[in-house]
Amino acid sequence: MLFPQLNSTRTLTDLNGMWQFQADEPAIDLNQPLPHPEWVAVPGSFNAQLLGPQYTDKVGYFWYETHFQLPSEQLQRRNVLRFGAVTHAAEVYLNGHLVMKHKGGFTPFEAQIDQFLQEGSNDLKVKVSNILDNTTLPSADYHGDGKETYRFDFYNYSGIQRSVVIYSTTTSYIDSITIPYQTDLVHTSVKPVVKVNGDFNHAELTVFDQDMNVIDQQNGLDAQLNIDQTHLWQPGHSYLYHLQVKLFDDNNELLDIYTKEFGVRTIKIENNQFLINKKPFYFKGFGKHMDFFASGRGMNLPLMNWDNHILQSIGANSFRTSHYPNDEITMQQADRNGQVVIDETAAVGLFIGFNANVEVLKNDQTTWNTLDTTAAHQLAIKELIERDADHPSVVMWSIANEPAGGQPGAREYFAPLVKLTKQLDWQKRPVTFTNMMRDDYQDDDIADLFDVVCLNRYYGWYTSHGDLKAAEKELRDNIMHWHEKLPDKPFIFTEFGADTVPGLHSLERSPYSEEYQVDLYKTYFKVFDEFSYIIGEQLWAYADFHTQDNMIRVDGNLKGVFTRDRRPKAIVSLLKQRWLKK
Ligand code: GCB
Repeated sequence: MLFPQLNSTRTLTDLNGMWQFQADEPAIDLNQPLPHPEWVAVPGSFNAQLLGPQYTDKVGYFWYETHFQLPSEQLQRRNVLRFGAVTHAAEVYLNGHLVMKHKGGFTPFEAQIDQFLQEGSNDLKVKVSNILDNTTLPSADYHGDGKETYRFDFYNYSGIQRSVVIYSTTTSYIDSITIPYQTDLVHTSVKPVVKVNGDFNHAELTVFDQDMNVIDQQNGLDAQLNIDQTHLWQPGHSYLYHLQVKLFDDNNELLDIYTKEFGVRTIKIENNQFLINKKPFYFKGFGKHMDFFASGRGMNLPLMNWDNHILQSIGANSFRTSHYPNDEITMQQADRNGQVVIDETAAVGLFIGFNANVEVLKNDQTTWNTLDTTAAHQLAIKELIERDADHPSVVMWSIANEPAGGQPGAREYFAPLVKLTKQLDWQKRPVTFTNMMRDDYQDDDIADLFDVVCLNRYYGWYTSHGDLKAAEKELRDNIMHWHEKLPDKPFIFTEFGADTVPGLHSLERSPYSEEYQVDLYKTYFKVFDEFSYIIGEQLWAYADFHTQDNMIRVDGNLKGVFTRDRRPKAIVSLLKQRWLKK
């Protein structure tokens, strides 16, 4: 599926704006306006912009409605309705007819709508479900009464969270483009895979450099194009080529045109190192939620841009899209900014007995008998790779966060998913998951299936709380045990941190103070620097974020190195010193 583009053959109609919205009523009449609507902004999370428990606490079904008209001449074309993401499931109705359904809250979906479109006003309704259960990603314990127990530590922001558009093409059109290439870092041969629907006479492929100078041009969809002196995409130094595909009819008239950016770089894991363009890369950065006041988990371009400038100013070179795929523009900007991304599916909460209180029933062995997430997981991987395979910023897929990797059935669950990920990705990028500390090296039964092992560790917080001497020892021992278990793997610490109340200072440097956060990170950094097979540090978390209410969360999760409104805590100056020179 292509990202919508406005050009000489394609139109783009923006349906974002204020929509009508209401919690489900027993009988919504598809042919009537919603009976008791409120206004909500699209894109955005409804439960970040409305007040009242019927919106903020409820799990169930919700309705959105808007109206639009298209210019008459556009009705002669092929019109496609596209949602960037609806969290977590959607049924879309146009003029009373079901147009499409989609499950999975963080990837785009679309359908051709011509048979349902009419002259004049069109009524678009979307039924949104924010129910999570044992079949969905994320997974949660659904009680069936409008309530559920989450197995993850972030707020269940929901709704039409990314852009809604209608784009139109001619009836012969370019349906998808992927851009496989091979490179020795000097010479690159590009062999695009272009799917076209409908009749056309001939096609033309062109590679342009970043300044839109033609590098190579060939006829035919199966042509190969060459870049002789490749300008590589490098972490921190982006360089993007453009591939343009043109379709022509018998009279040499242009039918369709689409231009897609791509970057050239290689990735290899060798001698416990992560090589980008044959050079060892050390991950410096964060696990990052999409989370902000009022927009919730909704796409928020000014915030994304602000964050990117902040990240760059402190020397962060990477982030993990924890714990779900980020929006498409964030990914494009990562390419353009030279940011390195660990791209994560929404497979979080695959651990029965884990809940947002971060309690785990240590002896639970039932996860893989209870969960029925295989189909959702396969689909999530497929849709993520389809969407993101050509982003040079994406260097690794994370297919799960903290699953029950030590329980019976884990290996049988994950081995085929790792295989599927490799199969679907033309680049065969490394695949990872993040390991949880309660499911450690003694119990883990899946880490060897992956190329890189990501460790989430909270010594000094959830264990040895307040005792950084003990935490240091636990950390060092843990690293050595993992290396002993998997001597050929590189490790990244993808989570470590301490809840820190902004402005709380302590002579004793006690937990929750800004001083404790500084000391904890210093301790971890000292230990990481002792081991060459530790190839990265991504702190938890970039910024404080909203969670469900519970006993150990005061105004959300406060492990951010920035507050929710992006004020730096004391740790930020240490990070700058470390990262800008490392
Ligand atoms: C974790 C989870 C993350 C939580 C974090 C915490 O292990 O992966 O989602 O927010 O711990 O702060 O407890």
